[in-house]
Amino acid sequence: MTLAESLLIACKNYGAQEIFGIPGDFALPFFKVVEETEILPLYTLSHEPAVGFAADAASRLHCKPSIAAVTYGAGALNMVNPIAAAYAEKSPVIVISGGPGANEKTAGLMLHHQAKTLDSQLEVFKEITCDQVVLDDPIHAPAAIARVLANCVSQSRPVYIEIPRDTVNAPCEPVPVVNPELQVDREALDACVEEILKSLKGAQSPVLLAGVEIRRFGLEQDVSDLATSLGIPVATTFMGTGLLANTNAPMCGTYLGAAGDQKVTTLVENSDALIMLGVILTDTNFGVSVSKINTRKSILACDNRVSMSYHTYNDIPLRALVTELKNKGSHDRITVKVERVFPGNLPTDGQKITPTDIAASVNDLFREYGDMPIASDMGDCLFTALDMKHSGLIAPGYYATMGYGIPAGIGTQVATGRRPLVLVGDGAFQMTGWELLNCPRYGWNPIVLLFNNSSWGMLSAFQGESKFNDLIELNYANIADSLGGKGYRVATRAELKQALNQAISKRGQFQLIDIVLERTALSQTLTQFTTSVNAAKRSQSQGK
Ligand code: S1T
Ligand code: MG
Repeated sequence: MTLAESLLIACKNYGAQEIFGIPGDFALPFFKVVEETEILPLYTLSHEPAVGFAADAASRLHCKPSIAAVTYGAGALNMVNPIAAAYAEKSPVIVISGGPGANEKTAGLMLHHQAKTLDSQLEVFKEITCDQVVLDDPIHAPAAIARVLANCVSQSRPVYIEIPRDTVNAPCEPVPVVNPELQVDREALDACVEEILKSLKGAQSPVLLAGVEIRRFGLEQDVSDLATSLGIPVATTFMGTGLLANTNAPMCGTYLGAAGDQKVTTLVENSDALIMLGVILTDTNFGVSVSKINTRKSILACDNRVSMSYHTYNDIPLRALVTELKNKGSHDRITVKVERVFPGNLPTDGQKITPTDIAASVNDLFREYGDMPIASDMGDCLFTALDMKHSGLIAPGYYATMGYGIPAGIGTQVATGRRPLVLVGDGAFQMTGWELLNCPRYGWNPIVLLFNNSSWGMLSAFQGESKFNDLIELNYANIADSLGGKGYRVATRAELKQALNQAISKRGQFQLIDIVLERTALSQTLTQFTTSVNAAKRSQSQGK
């Protein structure tokens, strides 16, 4: 067996099911092994940011690693932003980069694609991955690969593997599969669970707040069962929008503080036992809290730790905690119901379209044809998604990078085999929308809703006086046809409704609906969000 074969088999054994990539001369030998062994399917895209975003999306949907394979220098460094996003949002992406061979490193010449030193790339990736290895020693490679992949899984974070082109075909032993699960301290776990259940017993208004880790570790059904057995309503964080969509959990909506549904905000912020499972404490999740979350009355389980009141239990994996809570906790509590009313029944008239109309049209579509997995870019499209029926959604809700939507739609279709709905603004579409040209080659057929307000609308909402936020007015529908898809340009609610009904019935190619919006047309949630953020900034500057 060669080193490349051993690496590919190991990645598959640790859960990887596909490779997204773009080769280069430092990676050609590795890509040759990928193509000829067919150990994992390879999907090549057009620009490395999309490779990283697609692998991020696939890893979220698998709840397992996915692979982003690139060449050294120009390729890998082109993918720094998506891997930083994956690190921030805890997506287990395996970065495999080609690299220079031993003899090249000692030839005394600066290499093409080299930045400062030959190790500069490794140093950059040390900042955005949880473990790294350069496979320049086939003897020790199996143990190192096992360590790195186990960390990718147990921490649900990206890892970096550099494979020099002169070791790709070196003989290599198979990689041992070590159990990535953290060893649990049973006494600590029992004490922790007992303390949580005791606090729940005395609570009048417990609430469970679901964060992204419950998906990363494949615990959505377990958490749904837990909430049901404990009789506790569930809210998601902004990052966690779309979580538990395919379960019967007693969902009450997304918590967005002052910017969100105030019934949900009141429930979460007034809770006397707020259990935050897999929640990352970020500004987008809590930055616009009306009243700071009472940390003395809340429990935070994240990063294999459980913090409550003034103390922390370490080495408590989320899976072990949820399982033990399910086994030991059951109450006949009546679940507080917070009914969400989603917009729908869009009038088919000549009115101009607003973001809320788009949400209504999607809810009508799902009601008529069934749910679709949603991949959203950053922009008002993501805030509008909060008004769409609670369905599986992936988005960079915390790291907040643009360019995610279209590649994440591709990653969604590869990972699930289901046709995705992609939400993207015109600014973000200008970044990675081009990747749609790869759809015909692989038979991908996303339905893309392009929020075309001819502006960086989110930025205008924060700083309306700046003219640089105005973008050109472009007809993106025309571009779709030349990329191998079908484009529709719609400006009224009747046209939107008609285009969606046509798009859903055409399965053989991607469908791009270019939705013309007024520059100032914002979703209600984004309006509330920017108002709250600006108010928070004013009060901070006044030292309140
Ligand atoms: N570059 C990248 C890669 N990601 C970003 N998030 C930004 C820049 C900053 C930024 C936003 S929102 C936004 C930018 C440029 C405008 C988005 O425009 P568009 O896609 O058209 O969506 P919409 O018009 O709905 O806003 C965030 C605040 O950082
Ligand atoms: Mg825009």
